[in-house]
Amino acid sequence: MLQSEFKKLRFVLLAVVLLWVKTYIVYKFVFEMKIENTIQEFILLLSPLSSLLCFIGLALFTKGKWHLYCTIVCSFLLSALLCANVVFYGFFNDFITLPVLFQTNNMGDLGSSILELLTYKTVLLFADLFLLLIIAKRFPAFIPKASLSVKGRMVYFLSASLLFITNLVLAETERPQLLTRSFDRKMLVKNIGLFNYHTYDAILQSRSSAQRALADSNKLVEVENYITNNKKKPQHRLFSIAKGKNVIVISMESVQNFVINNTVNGQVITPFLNDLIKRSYYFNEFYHQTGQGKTSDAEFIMENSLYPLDRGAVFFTHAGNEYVAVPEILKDYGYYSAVFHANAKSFWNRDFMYPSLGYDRYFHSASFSIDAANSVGWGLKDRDMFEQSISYLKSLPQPFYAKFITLTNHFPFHLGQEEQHISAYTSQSSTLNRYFPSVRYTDESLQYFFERLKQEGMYENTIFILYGDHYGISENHNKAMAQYLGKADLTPFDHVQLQRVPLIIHIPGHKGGVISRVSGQIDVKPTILRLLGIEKRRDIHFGEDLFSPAKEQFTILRDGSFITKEYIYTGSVCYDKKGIATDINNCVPYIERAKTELQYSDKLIYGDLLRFFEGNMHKSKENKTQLYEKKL
Ligand code: GP9
Ligand code: MN
Repeated sequence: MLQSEFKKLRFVLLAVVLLWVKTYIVYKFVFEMKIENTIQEFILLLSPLSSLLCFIGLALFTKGKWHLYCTIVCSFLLSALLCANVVFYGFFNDFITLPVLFQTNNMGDLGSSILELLTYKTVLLFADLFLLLIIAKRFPAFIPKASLSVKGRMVYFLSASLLFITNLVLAETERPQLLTRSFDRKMLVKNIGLFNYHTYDAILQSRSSAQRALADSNKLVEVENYITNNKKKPQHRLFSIAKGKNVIVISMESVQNFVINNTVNGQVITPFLNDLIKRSYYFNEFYHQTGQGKTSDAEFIMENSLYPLDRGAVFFTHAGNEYVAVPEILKDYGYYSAVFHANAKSFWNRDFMYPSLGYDRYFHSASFSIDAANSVGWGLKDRDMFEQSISYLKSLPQPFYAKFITLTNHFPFHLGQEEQHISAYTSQSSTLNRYFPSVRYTDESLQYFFERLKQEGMYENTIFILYGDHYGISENHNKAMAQYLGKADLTPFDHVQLQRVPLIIHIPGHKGGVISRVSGQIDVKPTILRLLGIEKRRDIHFGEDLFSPAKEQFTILRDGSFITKEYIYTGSVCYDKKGIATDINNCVPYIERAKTELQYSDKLIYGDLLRFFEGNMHKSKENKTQLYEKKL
């Protein structure tokens, strides 16, 4: 009896074991899960099993050829999910979340980057399916003619649930509050398994959709109270210094701070920026705070002074929200606003998000003439983008707020021979090697843009804000990066330090200076507004004016890590500024605050709370639709 029941189960079990082994190999060699003790190793091994048993176990309700189809389809879907995560991980060093899955209109444009990551190894991820098919063909007896008895199925699914509970208990002992503090996806995957993680993510998604429906204006007051109680009143340094001037903001793709004033093979990497810095305010302790939305998150943080979300890109998930972004505020002060970015207009859902941010005009790939000769990597070369933008810029009503988003220095950092003006680095990471000539290319394009603006007489009356959007070199290249920085290896402390990106505020005629105070992208909105002499009676921002001596040195990264004047907190460890792990009590006062602040910002976005903001209340939906129809 038992034997005949087992025979009805063995094809499913075989599929489960194959997928289990495969997932474990991926954990170890692709996701490089770090293990500190035997319990963790055991959890890692155990974690995929319960979900695999449950999903592939669906085939136990079928018999004959349907049993075969069902097993293969379930295994295929789970393998495809694994494969998608492998590719995604290679690119973003992170796991897929549901909102990211819906960003498929980004996928076409990701072309070259995805191809770079799709290797024979990714194909190998489907090898077990072929094995299953061969077994089914050669040993037809493996496919049961009758389905498993009801009792048999009950025992099967009960055992799977028991396994899941054991896994959860062990994980919770090893990592308390694992599920409630869902900052760190790697930790989640490591402890509950990739497939359970995706189920958990789906639950989070449905919960966040409910939040908007339940939100009311009292929640907005709660957030405002938090801000009033925790943020310092800015002092008046440089207030109104650039009143009425044009503003040009430049997003420098993947430019990290370590390249500034630095060399590779004895060659200066960013000669133009190094020179510009001498006549600008340069913030060398400035951190990017982006999450999965990368460039778009940086744009979102800078213009709203809100945090991005911990899952997905807010540009995609909440483009229909009400915001009080810089372009919209500036409109009330007579400014015209425009964005220049030579990518497809729908990338990061920009064509829907920009109207919500209050932009008047969006110059995207269709606005530029792009051909094989002036393209590289992701599209139009930066220098050509700047060159072709000049006439558009000249035609804008003044004063304007114009944002330029560079693109050439994007992973995988390929350039043509003629654009490489310094030699590549030599290390085991070809990505890091190519990064340096690629950054130099951005530097030269910026130099060209500034020269042109001067020639066109558009320099003097403009202030410039240049910032690195996010890291370019992910943790996957830590070994090579350590070699470049002359370190034995990179610690989590070093990793946080590497999240620094340059922020340069250039005001023609101002001497500027280096400002070494801890800050982040969240601080840019209030800074721009105050430089332009705009003080709103009521506004919501989590950042503080960078020029205010009262500004607190406390910057929170999206994964809950933070930096203060004296400490860096990451991965539950408190480091001093020399990178030495210190007493956690030094960080304790900030840990709760960092968590609360991120939660308030999330609440504001998930609940679309700014729709209750007095300035937004009167805006009719019609207005917004008209903006969309205007097709920026
Ligand atoms: C795409 C560009 C690059 O339009 O902003 O996006 P990223 O991958 O860096 O977020
Ligand atoms: Mn980017």
